[in-house]
Amino acid sequence: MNPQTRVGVTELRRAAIEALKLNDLGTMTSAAPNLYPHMWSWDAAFVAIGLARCDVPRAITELRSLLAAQWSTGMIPHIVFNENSAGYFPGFDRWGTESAKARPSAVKSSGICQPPVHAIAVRHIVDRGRENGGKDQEAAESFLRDSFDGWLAWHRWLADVRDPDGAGLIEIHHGWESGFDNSPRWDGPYARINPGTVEPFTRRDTLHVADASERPDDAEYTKYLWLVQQMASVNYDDKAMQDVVDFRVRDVFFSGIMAASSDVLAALADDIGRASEAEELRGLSRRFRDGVASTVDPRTGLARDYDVLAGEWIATDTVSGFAPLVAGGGAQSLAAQRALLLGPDWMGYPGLRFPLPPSTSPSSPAFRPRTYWRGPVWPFLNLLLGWAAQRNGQGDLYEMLRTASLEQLADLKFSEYYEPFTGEPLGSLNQAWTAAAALEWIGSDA
Ligand code: 9WN
Repeated sequence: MNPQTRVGVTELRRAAIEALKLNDLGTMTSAAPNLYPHMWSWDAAFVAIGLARCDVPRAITELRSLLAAQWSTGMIPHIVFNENSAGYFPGFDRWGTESAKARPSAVKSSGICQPPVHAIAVRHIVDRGRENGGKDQEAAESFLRDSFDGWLAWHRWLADVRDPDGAGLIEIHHGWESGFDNSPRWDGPYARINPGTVEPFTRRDTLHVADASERPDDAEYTKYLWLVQQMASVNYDDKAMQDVVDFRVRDVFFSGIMAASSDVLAALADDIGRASEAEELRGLSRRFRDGVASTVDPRTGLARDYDVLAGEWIATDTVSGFAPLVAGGGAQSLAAQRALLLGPDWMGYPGLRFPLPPSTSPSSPAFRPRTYWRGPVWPFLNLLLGWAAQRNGQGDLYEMLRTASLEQLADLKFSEYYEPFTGEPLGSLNQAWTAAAALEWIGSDA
């Protein structure tokens, strides 16, 4: 690394820590300063990965706060509400989780979940703690011991409740559960929903982005809220929900994360002498890895989602097609995925500002370069792909993602997402998980 780049990296680290401080609510971190003033489940895991690079105890606090919101079923809710902020819609009152039996009454949360990246964050905390030694190591190791059963319950709930047939694919009941809210992946399932009467609503998200057309439109929000109403009508009861909800999809990217995370949690189980749980988790990892592999479209090499209600595959040119790379797998499948990702429809697409995968391929008719999950580049996702590449032994792919990400993030905006061709920062600025991704990419280099 030349001296000039090194100065850049030091400055980047300082600015990223500053952005995380801006979002720090004390014992949890808001996903973004105005647009998302609460804690989100998968954001919190990435935030913890970043925090572990500068403050191991604070990273632990982040995940402890998230676990305090865990439902008695094992589910970890997708939003943990900050009592002091009313600035997000739909807020706690709109979710109707007040009377959900499984929600711990002291913590306000939504009633759906997001992908289980948390064990990966715990691994990072333990690794950073051990590197630092002393009090950090003690804190990280005792956190692992105290929290292990919570993470295990979360994985068991996902496997038992969201994959009851053992297909190795997690069923979701809302696009928000995928974290890829309005991705073209969900256009088919949403097109088939005819919402009944939805309580009137006033959105707040569009107030916090430069251009409202980047966000989902009101018709999409009506369907999002319809699904919330349907789930609330049965008090988020796991069994009843499946029968009332108009969105039932097997999410392949969620499942890929489940496979990877279960494997990581298995190694952590070994670490604390929980051998039988380690074996159980390795079984889960295999089940979901196989499930993900079974979805790969032989024509495109990309993994597919499955629409349960329509009984059909959902084939899209979205980054979720790289679920096998995240899940891990056989050498042949990993090599094929690597080649695709580096190829002309993705990182090698002509004219990209940085060689980073857009959320939807620019080759796809569904591609929209400025619209949320329909095209922009999401930095946290590149960190996840880089982590997976490194774990798969694909060091060159890891280095390419890292170099390009550090260049992208050197604008110090920490944007939620970026226009792929111009590199323009879009969505919220100072998005917490983007700053965290910068810290993790820098690693021990600054
Ligand atoms: C709904 C917080 C979250 C992310 C999601 C992203 C977006 C929420 C929204 O923001 O979703 O959950 O209101 O648009 O799509 O991945 O976790 O950053």
